[in-house]
Amino acid sequence: MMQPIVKPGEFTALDQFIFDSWGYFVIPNVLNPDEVVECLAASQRLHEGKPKKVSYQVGNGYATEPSLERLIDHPAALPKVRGLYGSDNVILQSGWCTVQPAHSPHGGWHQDGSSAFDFKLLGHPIPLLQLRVSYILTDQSQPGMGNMEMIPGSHRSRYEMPLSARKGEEDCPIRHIVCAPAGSALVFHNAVWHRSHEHLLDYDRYIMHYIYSPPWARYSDRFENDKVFMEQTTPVRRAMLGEFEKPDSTYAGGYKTPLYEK
Ligand SMILES: O=C(O)CCC(=O)C(=O)O
Repeated sequence: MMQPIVKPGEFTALDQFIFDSWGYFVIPNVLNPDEVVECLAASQRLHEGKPKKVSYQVGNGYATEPSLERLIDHPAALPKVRGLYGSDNVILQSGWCTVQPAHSPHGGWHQDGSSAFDFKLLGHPIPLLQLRVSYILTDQSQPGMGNMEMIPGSHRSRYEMPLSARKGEEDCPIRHIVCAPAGSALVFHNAVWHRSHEHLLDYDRYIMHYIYSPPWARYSDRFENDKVFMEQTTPVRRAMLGEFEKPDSTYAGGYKTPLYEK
Protein backbone atom coordinates (compact mmCIF):
# COMPACT_ATOMS: atom_id res chain seq x y z
CA MET A 1 0.00 0.00 0.00
CA MET A 2 1.42 3.41 -1.00
CA GLN A 3 2.27 5.67 1.99
CA PRO A 4 3.16 9.39 1.68
CA ILE A 5 6.42 9.18 3.61
CA VAL A 6 8.73 12.16 4.12
CA LYS A 7 12.00 12.70 5.96
CA PRO A 8 12.07 14.28 9.46
CA GLY A 9 13.18 17.88 10.01
CA GLU A 10 13.75 20.39 7.23
CA PHE A 11 10.62 21.26 5.22
CA THR A 12 11.34 20.51 1.56
CA ALA A 13 9.72 21.27 -1.78
CA LEU A 14 8.77 17.59 -2.02
CA ASP A 15 7.03 17.76 1.39
CA GLN A 16 5.10 20.79 0.16
CA PHE A 17 4.07 19.01 -3.05
CA ILE A 18 2.95 15.82 -1.26
CA PHE A 19 0.97 17.79 1.33
CA ASP A 20 -0.66 19.99 -1.26
CA SER A 21 -1.60 16.95 -3.37
CA TRP A 22 -2.88 14.59 -0.65
CA GLY A 23 -3.39 16.87 2.36
CA TYR A 24 -1.15 14.80 4.60
CA PHE A 25 2.14 12.99 5.00
CA VAL A 26 3.85 10.62 7.42
CA ILE A 27 7.22 11.06 9.13
CA PRO A 28 8.52 7.67 10.34
CA ASN A 29 10.87 7.13 13.35
CA VAL A 30 10.20 10.46 15.05
CA LEU A 31 10.12 8.89 18.51
CA ASN A 32 12.60 6.22 19.60
CA PRO A 33 11.27 3.08 21.34
CA ASP A 34 11.91 4.50 24.85
CA GLU A 35 10.04 7.70 24.00
CA VAL A 36 7.14 5.66 22.63
CA VAL A 37 6.95 3.70 25.90
CA GLU A 38 7.00 6.94 27.95
CA CYS A 39 4.37 8.70 25.81
CA LEU A 40 2.15 5.62 25.77
CA ALA A 41 2.29 5.33 29.58
CA ALA A 42 1.46 9.06 29.84
CA SER A 43 -1.51 8.58 27.49
CA GLN A 44 -2.78 5.64 29.52
CA ARG A 45 -2.56 7.77 32.68
CA LEU A 46 -4.52 10.57 31.02
CA HIS A 47 -7.30 8.13 30.14
CA GLU A 48 -7.48 6.46 33.55
CA GLY A 49 -11.08 6.47 34.77
CA LYS A 50 -12.33 7.99 31.49
CA PRO A 51 -14.85 6.34 29.15
CA LYS A 52 -13.39 3.73 26.77
CA LYS A 53 -15.10 4.98 23.62
CA VAL A 54 -13.93 5.16 20.00
CA SER A 55 -11.76 8.30 19.57
CA TYR A 56 -12.55 9.53 23.11
CA GLN A 57 -10.16 12.44 23.62
CA VAL A 58 -8.50 14.04 26.62
CA GLY A 59 -7.08 17.55 26.14
CA ASN A 60 -4.20 19.54 27.62
CA GLY A 61 -2.24 16.43 28.73
CA TYR A 62 1.07 18.06 27.72
CA ALA A 63 0.65 20.37 30.75
CA THR A 64 0.92 17.50 33.23
CA GLU A 65 2.98 14.91 31.32
CA PRO A 66 6.59 15.93 30.53
CA SER A 67 7.00 13.29 27.79
CA LEU A 68 4.01 14.84 25.96
CA GLU A 69 5.19 18.40 26.65
CA ARG A 70 8.42 17.61 24.76
CA LEU A 71 6.45 16.87 21.60
CA ILE A 72 5.04 20.43 21.37
CA ASP A 73 8.16 21.61 19.52
CA HIS A 74 9.62 18.33 18.30
CA PRO A 75 12.46 19.08 15.83
CA ALA A 76 11.29 16.39 13.38
CA ALA A 77 7.84 17.97 12.99
CA LEU A 78 8.06 21.67 13.89
CA PRO A 79 9.88 22.68 10.66
CA LYS A 80 7.00 21.08 8.72
CA VAL A 81 4.45 23.11 10.71
CA ARG A 82 6.29 26.40 10.14
CA GLY A 83 6.91 25.53 6.49
CA LEU A 84 3.33 24.51 5.72
CA TYR A 85 1.97 27.70 7.28
CA GLY A 86 4.72 29.80 5.66
CA SER A 87 4.94 31.59 9.02
CA ASP A 88 6.78 31.22 12.30
CA ASN A 89 3.90 32.71 14.27
CA VAL A 90 2.01 29.56 15.16
CA ILE A 91 0.47 28.42 18.42
CA LEU A 92 -0.59 25.10 19.84
CA GLN A 93 -4.35 25.54 19.71
CA SER A 94 -4.93 22.18 21.37
CA GLY A 95 -3.44 18.80 22.11
CA TRP A 96 -5.73 15.77 22.26
CA CYS A 97 -4.90 12.27 23.38
CA THR A 98 -7.30 9.79 21.76
CA VAL A 99 -8.01 6.17 22.52
CA GLN A 100 -9.31 3.45 20.21
CA PRO A 101 -10.34 0.66 22.57
CA ALA A 102 -9.36 -2.95 21.89
CA HIS A 103 -11.77 -4.63 19.45
CA SER A 104 -13.62 -1.49 18.43
CA PRO A 105 -15.18 -0.47 15.11
CA HIS A 106 -14.07 2.48 12.98
CA GLY A 107 -14.98 6.06 13.92
CA GLY A 108 -17.14 8.42 11.84
CA TRP A 109 -15.89 10.27 8.75
CA HIS A 110 -15.40 14.01 9.34
CA GLN A 111 -13.31 17.06 8.61
CA ASP A 112 -11.74 18.96 11.50
CA GLY A 113 -12.82 22.46 12.43
CA SER A 114 -15.28 23.93 14.85
CA SER A 115 -18.94 23.07 15.20
CA ALA A 116 -19.38 26.59 16.63
CA PHE A 117 -18.41 28.03 13.20
CA ASP A 118 -18.09 25.72 10.22
CA PHE A 119 -14.78 26.29 8.41
CA LYS A 120 -16.68 25.83 5.10
CA LEU A 121 -18.22 29.26 5.67
CA LEU A 122 -14.75 30.74 5.19
CA GLY A 123 -14.55 29.82 1.49
CA HIS A 124 -13.12 27.23 -0.83
CA PRO A 125 -10.68 25.57 -0.61
CA ILE A 126 -11.09 25.46 3.17
CA PRO A 127 -8.05 27.25 4.61
CA LEU A 128 -5.42 25.63 6.75
CA LEU A 129 -6.35 26.65 10.31
CA GLN A 130 -5.75 23.50 12.34
CA LEU A 131 -2.65 21.69 11.18
CA ARG A 132 -2.43 18.41 13.03
CA VAL A 133 0.67 16.45 13.99
CA SER A 134 -0.46 13.06 15.29
CA TYR A 135 2.06 10.88 17.10
CA ILE A 136 1.22 7.20 16.70
CA LEU A 137 1.94 5.46 20.00
CA THR A 138 1.02 1.83 19.21
CA ASP A 139 1.95 -0.20 16.16
CA GLN A 140 -0.22 0.64 13.15
CA SER A 141 1.94 -0.91 10.46
CA GLN A 142 -0.93 -3.05 9.17
CA PRO A 143 -4.64 -2.30 8.65
CA GLY A 144 -6.98 -3.22 11.51
CA MET A 145 -4.81 -1.56 14.17
CA GLY A 146 -6.90 1.56 14.83
CA ASN A 147 -5.01 3.37 12.07
CA MET A 148 -6.05 6.76 10.76
CA GLU A 149 -8.01 6.48 7.52
CA MET A 150 -7.89 9.41 5.12
CA ILE A 151 -9.37 10.44 1.77
CA PRO A 152 -6.34 11.75 -0.15
CA GLY A 153 -6.88 15.18 -1.73
CA SER A 154 -10.29 15.63 -0.09
CA HIS A 155 -9.22 18.93 1.51
CA ARG A 156 -9.83 20.39 -1.95
CA SER A 157 -13.14 18.70 -2.74
CA ARG A 158 -16.02 21.12 -3.36
CA TYR A 159 -18.41 18.38 -2.29
CA GLU A 160 -19.04 16.82 1.09
CA MET A 161 -18.56 13.11 1.47
CA PRO A 162 -22.04 11.73 0.67
CA LEU A 163 -24.14 10.62 3.64
CA SER A 164 -24.42 7.17 2.10
CA ALA A 165 -20.62 6.77 2.43
CA ARG A 166 -20.55 8.38 5.87
CA LYS A 167 -23.28 6.03 7.09
CA GLY A 168 -21.46 3.04 5.61
CA GLU A 169 -24.25 2.24 3.13
CA GLU A 170 -21.57 2.30 0.43
CA ASP A 171 -17.80 2.10 0.62
CA CYS A 172 -15.59 4.97 -0.51
CA PRO A 173 -13.05 3.22 -2.76
CA ILE A 174 -10.42 5.96 -2.45
CA ARG A 175 -10.10 5.68 1.33
CA HIS A 176 -6.51 5.20 2.40
CA ILE A 177 -5.45 3.41 5.58
CA VAL A 178 -2.33 5.06 6.98
CA CYS A 179 0.08 2.28 7.94
CA ALA A 180 2.99 3.30 10.14
CA PRO A 181 4.86 1.88 13.14
CA ALA A 182 4.68 3.38 16.64
CA GLY A 183 6.79 6.51 16.87
CA SER A 184 5.70 7.86 13.46
CA ALA A 185 3.97 11.23 13.06
CA LEU A 186 1.09 11.87 10.67
CA VAL A 187 0.77 15.53 9.61
CA PHE A 188 -2.58 16.56 8.13
CA HIS A 189 -4.79 19.43 6.95
CA ASN A 190 -8.01 20.16 8.88
CA ALA A 191 -10.12 19.78 5.72
CA VAL A 192 -9.05 16.22 4.84
CA TRP A 193 -11.92 13.80 5.41
CA HIS A 194 -10.74 11.21 7.92
CA ARG A 195 -11.77 8.73 10.60
CA SER A 196 -10.18 6.14 12.81
CA HIS A 197 -10.03 2.67 11.27
CA GLU A 198 -11.25 -0.43 13.09
CA HIS A 199 -9.05 -1.89 15.81
CA LEU A 200 -9.05 -5.68 15.89
CA LEU A 201 -6.40 -6.33 18.53
CA ASP A 202 -6.44 -6.98 22.28
CA TYR A 203 -5.00 -3.71 23.58
CA ASP A 204 -6.13 -0.07 23.46
CA ARG A 205 -4.62 2.13 20.76
CA TYR A 206 -3.45 5.69 21.58
CA ILE A 207 -2.55 8.67 19.40
CA MET A 208 -1.38 12.06 20.68
CA HIS A 209 -2.65 14.81 18.34
CA TYR A 210 -1.10 18.34 18.39
CA ILE A 211 -3.09 21.04 16.58
CA TYR A 212 -1.22 24.14 15.38
CA SER A 213 -3.02 27.33 14.38
CA PRO A 214 -2.44 31.01 13.66
CA PRO A 215 -1.90 32.94 16.93
CA TRP A 216 -5.31 34.60 16.92
CA ALA A 217 -7.21 31.29 17.07
CA ARG A 218 -8.76 30.59 20.48
CA TYR A 219 -7.55 27.57 22.38
CA SER A 220 -9.83 24.57 22.05
CA ASP A 221 -8.55 22.22 24.78
CA ARG A 222 -8.32 24.85 27.55
CA PHE A 223 -9.73 28.26 28.42
CA GLU A 224 -6.34 29.45 29.61
CA ASN A 225 -2.86 28.09 30.18
CA ASP A 226 -2.01 26.70 33.60
CA LYS A 227 0.20 29.28 35.38
CA VAL A 228 2.48 26.81 37.15
CA PHE A 229 3.04 24.87 33.93
CA MET A 230 3.79 28.07 32.03
CA GLU A 231 6.42 29.10 34.57
CA GLN A 232 8.30 25.81 34.32
CA THR A 233 8.13 25.19 30.57
CA THR A 234 10.64 26.57 28.04
CA PRO A 235 10.41 30.06 26.47
CA VAL A 236 9.68 28.57 23.02
CA ARG A 237 6.85 26.42 24.38
CA ARG A 238 5.47 29.37 26.35
CA ALA A 239 5.36 31.38 23.14
CA MET A 240 3.84 28.47 21.24
CA LEU A 241 1.14 28.18 23.88
CA GLY A 242 0.13 31.67 22.86
CA GLU A 243 1.45 33.64 25.82
CA PHE A 244 2.61 37.17 25.01
CA GLU A 245 2.18 40.69 26.32
CA LYS A 246 1.10 43.49 24.05
CA PRO A 247 -1.67 45.71 25.32
CA ASP A 248 -2.36 47.60 22.06
CA SER A 249 -3.62 46.12 18.72
CA THR A 250 -2.91 42.63 19.93
CA TYR A 251 -2.18 40.77 16.67
CA ALA A 252 -0.85 43.62 14.54
CA GLY A 253 2.84 44.43 14.04
CA GLY A 254 5.23 43.47 16.80
CA TYR A 255 3.75 40.06 17.61
CA LYS A 256 6.66 38.19 19.20
CA THR A 257 7.76 35.22 17.11
CA PRO A 258 8.84 32.26 19.28
CA LEU A 259 12.66 32.11 19.48
CA TYR A 260 13.06 28.74 17.78
CA GLU A 261 16.46 27.10 17.72
CA LYS A 262 18.21 27.52 14.37
O1 LIG B 1 -7.34 9.39 16.97
C1 LIG B 1 -8.49 9.12 16.65
O2 LIG B 1 -9.09 8.16 17.13
C2 LIG B 1 -9.23 9.97 15.63
C3 LIG B 1 -9.13 11.39 15.96
C4 LIG B 1 -9.85 12.28 15.00
O3 LIG B 1 -10.24 11.89 13.93
C5 LIG B 1 -10.04 13.65 15.37
O4 LIG B 1 -9.76 14.00 16.53
O5 LIG B 1 -10.47 14.46 14.52
